[in-house]
Amino acid sequence: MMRVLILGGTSDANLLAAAAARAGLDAIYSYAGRTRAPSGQSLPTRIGGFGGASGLAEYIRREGITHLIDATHPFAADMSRNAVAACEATRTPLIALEREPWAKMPGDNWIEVSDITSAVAALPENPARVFLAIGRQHIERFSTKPQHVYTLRFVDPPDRSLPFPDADLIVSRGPFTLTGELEMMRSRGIEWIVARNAGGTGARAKIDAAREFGLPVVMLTRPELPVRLRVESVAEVMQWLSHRACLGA
Ligand code: 3Y8
Ligand code: NAP
Repeated sequence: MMRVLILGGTSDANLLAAAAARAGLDAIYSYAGRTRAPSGQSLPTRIGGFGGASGLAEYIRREGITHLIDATHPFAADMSRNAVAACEATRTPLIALEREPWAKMPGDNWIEVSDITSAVAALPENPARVFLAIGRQHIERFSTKPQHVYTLRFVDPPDRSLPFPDADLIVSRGPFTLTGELEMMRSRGIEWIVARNAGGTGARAKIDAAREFGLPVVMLTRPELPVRLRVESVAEVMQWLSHRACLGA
């Protein structure tokens, strides 16, 4: 009997969960527990880490998981690596639902960097108004350039003071619209954007707005992930599941 674990936390994962529920699949949706009130799901959910790859393997065995879908964000590299290791250890079929990175378009002014240190280095020395659209986990690193006026965007209100003398905080979970991003950037006089190449539509609007205003974007490229079966649409995941159900595998 098929029992599916979905590693979620993205808008694509939310769409997959709805499709799995509609198909009457026996599936569990898993959050890391990063946000205070994750969006509700049409599937049973679990919240919190598993305890590394071994903890996930243990969970798979204990819960009788027969198929695992990694629908986490492209930057959730540790989770994706653990999923590959745990599925190898338990011989559990694994598929990743991962959207294509955003491709640079004519008019884009991107400075592509591979890590946060290079992203900080890419910002100018002269004071500027910088929109840090990379959440809250890594913003301290930018405190080495306190000359800038930072606009930050978090999912939840911060639980500690911000490491900048002069920061403007937006609390919003997205998905975001082009109109909203244009208005936000214009009203705050944004001159630079720092973003991750999340792909998908939920966070793309800021990139389109930057192009419209001709603003430079410091674009963090994705971490390397292990090779695993990877598709870009919910339909392909559902086909994979139904194909394996027919095989009884
Ligand atoms: C907890 C689930 C939906 C899902 C929304 C998508 C779209 C908005 C792009 C900006 C960039 C950022 C951040 C972002 C995106 C969607 C999608 C996506 C970026 C939620 C969610 C969870 C998280 C965790 C959170 C991180 C943070 C990253 C904010 C839910 C809303 C900046 C990534 O406060 C924290 O600790 C937040 C941590 C990991 C990165 C960071 O380092 O701060 N996502 N985001 C998941 C869990 O617990 O398992 O709360 O409902 C999901 C979404 N995040 O409802 O449609 O692409 O799917 N999320 C980045 O790209 O850099 C926002 O502001 O423009
Ligand atoms: P990460 O760095 O790859 O994972 C760190 C640890 O968090 C993992 O080792 C695992 O803990 C736990 N974890 C991560 N995702 C989980 C899930 N879906 N269910 C259960 N445990 C999970 O991940 P992250 O970047 O912090 O992302 C955390 C969550 O936010 C993920 O669900 C991701 O999809 C979502 N998200 C992340 C980003 C981003 O920019 N990273 C953007 C949007 C959404 P254990 O080792 O203890 O098992």
